[in-house]
Formats: sequence, structure tokens, C-alpha cells
Amino acid sequence: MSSPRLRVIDSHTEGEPTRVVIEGGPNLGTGTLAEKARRLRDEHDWLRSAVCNEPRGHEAMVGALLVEPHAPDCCCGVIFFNNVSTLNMCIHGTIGLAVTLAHLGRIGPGEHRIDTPVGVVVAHLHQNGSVTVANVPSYRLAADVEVEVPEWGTVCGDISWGGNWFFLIEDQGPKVEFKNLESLTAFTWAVRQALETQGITGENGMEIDHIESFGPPADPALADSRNFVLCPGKAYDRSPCGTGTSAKLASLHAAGKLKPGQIWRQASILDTVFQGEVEELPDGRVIPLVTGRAWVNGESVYYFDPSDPFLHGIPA
Ligand code: PYC
Repeated sequence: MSSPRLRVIDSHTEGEPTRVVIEGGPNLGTGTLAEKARRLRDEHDWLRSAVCNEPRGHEAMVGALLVEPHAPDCCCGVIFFNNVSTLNMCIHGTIGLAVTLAHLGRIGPGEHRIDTPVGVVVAHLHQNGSVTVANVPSYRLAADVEVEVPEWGTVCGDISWGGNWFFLIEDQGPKVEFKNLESLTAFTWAVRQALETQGITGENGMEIDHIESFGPPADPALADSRNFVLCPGKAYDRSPCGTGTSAKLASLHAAGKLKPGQIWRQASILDTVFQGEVEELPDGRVIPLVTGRAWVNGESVYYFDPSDPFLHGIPA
């Protein structure tokens, strides 16, 4: 493992941070983005930890490593990661990436194809600076799945794919309000553990590593729902979570509650909003279109002093 200098650009998307590594990342070789993500996870995990964990990062930080794309016609490839591992996909991060690339003068308004470990997504940078991401095909795998959660009782939810696997819970557990952050974290963490213990998974045994709890919005004039999303490393998403919004859109569509082109406004626990809609695919899945805003708010160069006991971060 070498000790390069890394150059990163920070942004936040509706409150959730993204840190794009624009220089100094390891050579991940050739192949698909899924193969490169596996190499990053198995052979270069120091980069993830150095970028996301303390002392440079914190539990909510999502990193994004820019790499060469594999799929044709893409402007770049990206691998997202957080305080504990690589992520399949991340929409708030894609919005942050698009705004970062615009800040660097590498892209302008218009549509940009971006290669990810779960497929190509399209980021549309609008003239007003907002970004719409056309996500990977999304779908509801199972509805009204019951899980026995120690100390919380039976919890019922949908299992849906929106680029990550989600368990979607409505009007159960603590009220979805900012003052309940601690109990919402305890509740959703208990649900996640119960799903794992009881062998409830996404397709092909994939772990359901995101838990999303929904309640009514603070103001129905501004949003249709407010959510709390527990990310894999136990941090809550400060944004409405784009892959979580995609999973929700897929569930609503499967339940006949959302028609193509109909707008769904998903508020986060901080009451920032993503706007979503779906396009139908012939096989019943949907392409979620998720729109949000991001702001570049910093730039750093990271040094790796071999005498620093935490040069690669403090493991989460
Ligand atoms: O916006 O998709 C998202 C996301 C995933 C994890 C954190 N944010």
C-alpha cells in the first residue's frame, strides 16, 4: 500500500455530506465498476477509512472515488463508500458529484452518464444548479413482510430495491421527528438486526442494510412524507436518501399509489426535500427520477505521515 496525497472536494446534498476523491486514489485496474468496487474494498480499504472515519471524517460522511468508467459513453465512474464499507449506489452522492464536477469545470448543464457498481445512472444538471438522477431499475421485492423485533414487537414493512436494499416501515415505532433521533436510531437498528437474525434478505440473499421509517410531513404543502433513514454504519441520512426515495417510489408504484410522472416529495428528518417520480419499464420495474440540490463547501489535501497512528482513520 502506498501513502499518496489525496485531494478531495466536499459538498452536502440537502444536508448529507459527500467527499469526492479527485486525485491520489489507487489504481483499481480494469473491469466493471462492481469489480473495481470489490478491489477497493478488499485491497485498498485504507482509503475508505482515511476519508470517512475520524479524524478527517465522521459517521455521516459518504466518500466517492472517481474512476475510469467501464460502460460506454459515461463521463466517469464512481464508487461510493461510508464509515463501514463500500455502497452499491448513492443518489445524494451522485448529486454531490455532479455539482462537484461542475465546480471543477468538468461538466456543464445537461445529461451525464455515470458508471456505478450497480449500473449506469444519468445525472441531469439543470441550469438552476439542481440535479435529477435517473436511477437504476428499482422494484418492490415483497410487501407487508413481518419481522419480530425484540423489545419492539412485530414490525411490518416492504422490501424494495432502489440501488441499495431497503426495509420500508410506515407509521410504526417512534414518531418520525428530529427530537426522536436517538429512539429512531435504536428502533431501526433493532429492525436491521432482527432482519439479519431471521434471515430476511433482498434478492439473492443480499443484506438489507438500509432501514427507512416514514411518517407524515411537517407541512403537507411542502412534502408528502417525512422519513428517517438508517445507513449501514448506524448513521442517519441527513438528506431524504435518494436510493431510499427510489425504493419508496417503487413500493408506491407497485401498490398502485403512484402513476408514472406523478410527483412524490420526500422530506428528510431535517425537512429538506427530494422530488421523485417514476418511469415504467415493460417488466414492471421503474426508473426513479430523483431531484435535489447540493452545495460545494470545501476542498482539502490529505497527508499521510507514517508516524501518525490514525493516518488511515479510526475504525468505526
Ligand atoms: O442518497 O442514496 C442516497 C444515500 C445512500 C446512503 C446515504 N445516502
